Amino acid sequence: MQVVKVPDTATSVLVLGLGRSGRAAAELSLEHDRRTVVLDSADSAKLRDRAAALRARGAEVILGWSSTRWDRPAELAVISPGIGAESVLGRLAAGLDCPVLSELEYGFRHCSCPVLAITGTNGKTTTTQAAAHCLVRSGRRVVAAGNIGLPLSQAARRSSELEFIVAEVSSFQLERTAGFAPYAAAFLNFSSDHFDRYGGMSDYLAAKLRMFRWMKRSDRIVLRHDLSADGSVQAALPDGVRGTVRFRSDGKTDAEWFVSGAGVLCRRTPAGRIERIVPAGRLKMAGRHNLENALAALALCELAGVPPREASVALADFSPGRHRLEPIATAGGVRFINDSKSTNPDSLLCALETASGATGEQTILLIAGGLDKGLDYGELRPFLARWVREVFLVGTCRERLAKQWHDVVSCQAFASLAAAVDAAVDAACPGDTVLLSPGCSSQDMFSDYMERGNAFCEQIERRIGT
Ligand code: UMA
Repeated sequence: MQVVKVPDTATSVLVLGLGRSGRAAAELSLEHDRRTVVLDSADSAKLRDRAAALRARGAEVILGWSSTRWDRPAELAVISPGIGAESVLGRLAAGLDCPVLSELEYGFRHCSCPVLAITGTNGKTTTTQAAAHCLVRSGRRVVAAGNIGLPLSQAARRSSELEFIVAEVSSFQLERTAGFAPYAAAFLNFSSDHFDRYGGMSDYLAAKLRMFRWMKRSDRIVLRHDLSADGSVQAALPDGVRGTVRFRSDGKTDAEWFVSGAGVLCRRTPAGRIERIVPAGRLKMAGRHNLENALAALALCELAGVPPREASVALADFSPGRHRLEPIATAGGVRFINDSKSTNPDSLLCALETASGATGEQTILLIAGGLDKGLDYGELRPFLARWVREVFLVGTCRERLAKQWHDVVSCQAFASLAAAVDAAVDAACPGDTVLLSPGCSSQDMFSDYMERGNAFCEQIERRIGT
């Protein structure tokens, strides 16, 4: 397995943003003795601590930066994924007279082991964790990095000790790539999200498809079956790519990885023989969407050299992380589920499908809403009508969601998550499920989805005393 390294000759680096990505890029840059300047528009106590640590190592750090111009010479800039084109630092980047790389690209250029990359609208973190878990359990030296939380620039510093880095890759991180070429890449699914950043679906898809742009025909690609048939996806694959690995969970079997009618995850060998790998019932990953994540993880493990049956033994112990359809408690015959990680309409639909158990009864009390990203939630109407008895809405998009849904399901709006939880608990009867699955980002009321999920759990605990 050969890794192609792109030499990086810059002797000075301008790092834009001092979040996790910016700090990791600055540390990597300092480790290579590059003159390092970091800019951040904010100026908080946390950033001041971070800045002090970097200054002690020789970096120049400017907080509270407010100009869209940079008048000093720059050889290379590294931009953090959260910086959009319209922001101060986004506009500054657009005016720079030097290459501007995403932090993902900068980290990749310093990786001395192959990268297994995973993108998609939903399921990226779970699939990244599942693949890394199976590889580690199979004795491989691996870390999970990227959008999952450990910046690639940080993981790259340990890459000489590793056999693989499993990288969760977001569209934001792919925007400024210029050579990022994973050894194997999985594109899990694609649905509407991030319209506050992109002009629409085609811009969002174009960002995702940059994952394939510098891959070679010998690199490996894993695609959900519908994406493998999509013209834009096909056009984005490396020229002459020899066979992609497809997966599907919809009962059909014309893919390399599929779920049989009897609920067994199966693999079709290159000779066409079907191998039964693991019954879905043996996995701790609830819902059809998670079976797709499991298939993609097994496919990536196989491409990394781990036989599917060996990987599946490890997969059987794997549980998705917190805030993903996480059962919190059952009290008085009512189930409470925390799915705070749900940040778009498709993830909300997956939660409804899983929590309903497809019984066809309206037993879900749904708490939804959050930051308005301009997405369309109209497609959820038939599913709300089938499975949801009442909706408790919060966040900046609560009025817009109520407008889209009120004629198919009872909707009430609340000023806080705690008030919405209280109302849902009061309305619940034995047999019901109280489900937090916001379908929206959290940053209008919380610092991130974890804080939101924790707030939900704490309020449930206060009410039912678990
Ligand atoms: N900043 C500016 N100007 C701006 C925007 C941000 O100065 O216009 C500064 C902020 O003041 C802050 C820093 O930039 O100090 C934050 O940078 P960032 O938003 O890029 O965040 P990081 O801490 O570097 O975290 C990023 C990812 N965040 C985003 O993409 C928004 C993290 O993904 C990722 O875990 C981390 O890098 C490590 O790779 C989070 C995320 O929400 C989980 N991702 C989105 C998602 O999953 O939907 C894509």
